[in-house]
Amino acid sequence: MSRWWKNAVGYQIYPRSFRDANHDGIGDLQGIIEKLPYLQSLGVDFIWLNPVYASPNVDNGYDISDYQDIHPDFGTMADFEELLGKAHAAGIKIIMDLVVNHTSDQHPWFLEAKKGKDNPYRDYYLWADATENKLPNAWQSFFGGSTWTYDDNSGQAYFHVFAPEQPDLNWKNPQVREEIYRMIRWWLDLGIDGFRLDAISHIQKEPWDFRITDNPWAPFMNVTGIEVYMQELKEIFDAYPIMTVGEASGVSSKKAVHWTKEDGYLNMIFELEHNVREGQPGAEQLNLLGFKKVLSRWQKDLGSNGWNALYVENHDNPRIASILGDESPKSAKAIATMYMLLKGTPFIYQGQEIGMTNFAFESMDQVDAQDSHNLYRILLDSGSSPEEALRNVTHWTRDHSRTPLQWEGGMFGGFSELLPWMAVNSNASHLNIAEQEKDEQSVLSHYKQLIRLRKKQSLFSESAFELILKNHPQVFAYLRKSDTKQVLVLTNLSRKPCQIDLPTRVANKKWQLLSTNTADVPAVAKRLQMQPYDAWVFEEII
Ligand code: TEU
Ligand code: CA
Repeated sequence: MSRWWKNAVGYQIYPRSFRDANHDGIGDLQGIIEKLPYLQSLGVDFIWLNPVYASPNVDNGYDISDYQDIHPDFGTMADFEELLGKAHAAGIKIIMDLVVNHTSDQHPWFLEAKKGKDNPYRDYYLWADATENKLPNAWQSFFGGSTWTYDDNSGQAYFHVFAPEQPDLNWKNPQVREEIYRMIRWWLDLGIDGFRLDAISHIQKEPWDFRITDNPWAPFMNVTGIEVYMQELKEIFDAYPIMTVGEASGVSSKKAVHWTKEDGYLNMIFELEHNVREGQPGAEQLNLLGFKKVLSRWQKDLGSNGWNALYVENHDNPRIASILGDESPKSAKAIATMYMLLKGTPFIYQGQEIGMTNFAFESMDQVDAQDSHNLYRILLDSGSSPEEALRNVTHWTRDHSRTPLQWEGGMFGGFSELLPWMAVNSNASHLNIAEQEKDEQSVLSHYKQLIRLRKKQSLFSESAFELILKNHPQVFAYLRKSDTKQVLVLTNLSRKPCQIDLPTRVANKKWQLLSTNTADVPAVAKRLQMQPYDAWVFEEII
C-alpha cells in the first residue's frame, strides 16, 4: 500500500472564506479551481476541504442534510468533479471532511425519526424517555447546554454532543453503519483521495447512567466499543490508495499508536491537547512550555510506530501568529520552522502561510460561531458587562480563522467584489498574498522554502525526533536524526531574548545553515544568544 502521505504537505481550505468566484460574498468551489496555480506554487500535495455538502449551516456545514450533494453556496456536483479533475491534473489530491458522528436535524433520516417511536428511522438516532424538566442525565454538550433536547411529540429526548440541530447518529445500529459505509464508498469511488474524520472519537457513548467524575466529556470520548466501528471503517479505507486523518480528541498519545500504526484504524490523527492556554479569559495566550511538552510527547510516543498530523492552526482556533507569535512576520516564520520540520504530515491552514492575524471584533454581530454566542449569553447572565463579555468571548473564538483569505490589498482583500459573509481584516491592505509573492523575505516565501526543504530530504519524513533543551521556557529546540546525519532546529518562540547552552555532543559537531529568519546567524557553539523569534536550522556536515 502506498504511503504517499508520509512525504506530503497538506493545505486546509475553509471554502466559505477562501475565494469567492461568483461574487455573492461566499467562497465557492470555482474559487478554489481558480486558485489551484497558487497552491501549486506553494508546493502542497493535498487539500483538506472543510464540509461542502448540503447543510442548513447551523454549524457551517458540520450539520449535513445530504451527504451526497453540494451546498448551492459552493456550487454543484459538477463543480466538485471539475475541481477534483483539475486538482489531480495539477498534482494536488483532495481529501474531504467526513462528518458522521451526527447529521443535521434537517436530514431526511432525522425528519423521519422525529415522526414517532415506531418510525423505521427512529433508531438511527439516540432517544431516551424524558420530560421537559427531567432530561435523561445531566451531561453537557461541547457547545454549551444539555446534550439532550426534549421532543414534546414523543415524550422522549434526543442526544447531541454539539448543537441541538446536530443530533448524534446511533452507531450501534448496523443499518446506520451500512448507510454510512455506502456513502463513504460512493465518495471514494468518485476518486477522492481520503477523509478527515470529524469528531470521530465521539461516535461511541457510555450508558446513560454512567457517572461523570472529573472529565465532563468522558461519556463520549474514545469510549470502549469504538474499536469495532473503527475497524469496520479501516477495512473500507484499506481498499483504496487514500489517506485518512481523524480528529480524535480523548485518544491519548500512548493509545494513538494503536490508531495510527501501519495496520491501525487511520493513517494519522489530530491531537487536540497542544493548545495549552494561560492567562485570564479575555487575555489568554498559549503557554509555550505546555505547548512544547505536548508536541514533544506526541513525537516521542508515536515514535517510529505511529504517525503524527502536524498543525498549529485550523478552522476551530485563533491565528497562531497572534496567540504564540507577536504578529510580526518574523514570529510567523519561527512558528513555521518549529512545526514544519517535526516528524509527521504537516497541515497548513489557509492564511497561515502569510502570517494572518486575529480579527479585532467590535460587536457580536461580527461573530458567527454558535458556541461563542452561547458563551456570550452565559457571561451576560452571570453579570458581565457587554464589553467584558465581548472581549472574553472573542479573544479565543474560532471566528478569527474564518475571516476571508487576504489575496491582495484592494477591496475586500481580493476575496470577493461583494461584502463578504465575514468581515475582512483591515490589515489586508498590507498583509496579503500578492505582496508576499513579490518578496523573497516574506512569510510566504519562508513557507515555500520549508516545504521544498522537507521534500528534498527524506530525513524529514522518516528520521527520529529528539527534544533538546527540554525545560527551556522560551526555546523549542530539537534534532532530527537519521543513521547518517542530523538536523538541528533552534527556535526562540518568545518575545524576549535568551541564552541557550547546547549539549556538548551537539555543539561539537560541524554544522551548516539550512534555513533562517534572520540576516545574521551565529555559528553553532556551546553557548548562543537568541533574539525574540530567532529561528535557525542547521544540518550536520558529514
Ligand atoms: O470539532 C469537534 C471538536 O472540536 C470536538 O470534537 C472536540 O473533541 C471537543 O471540542 C473537545 O475539546 C469538529 C469541527 O472541527 C468543528 O468545526 C465542528 O463544529 C464540530 O466538529 C462539530 O461537527
Ligand atoms: Ca460565491
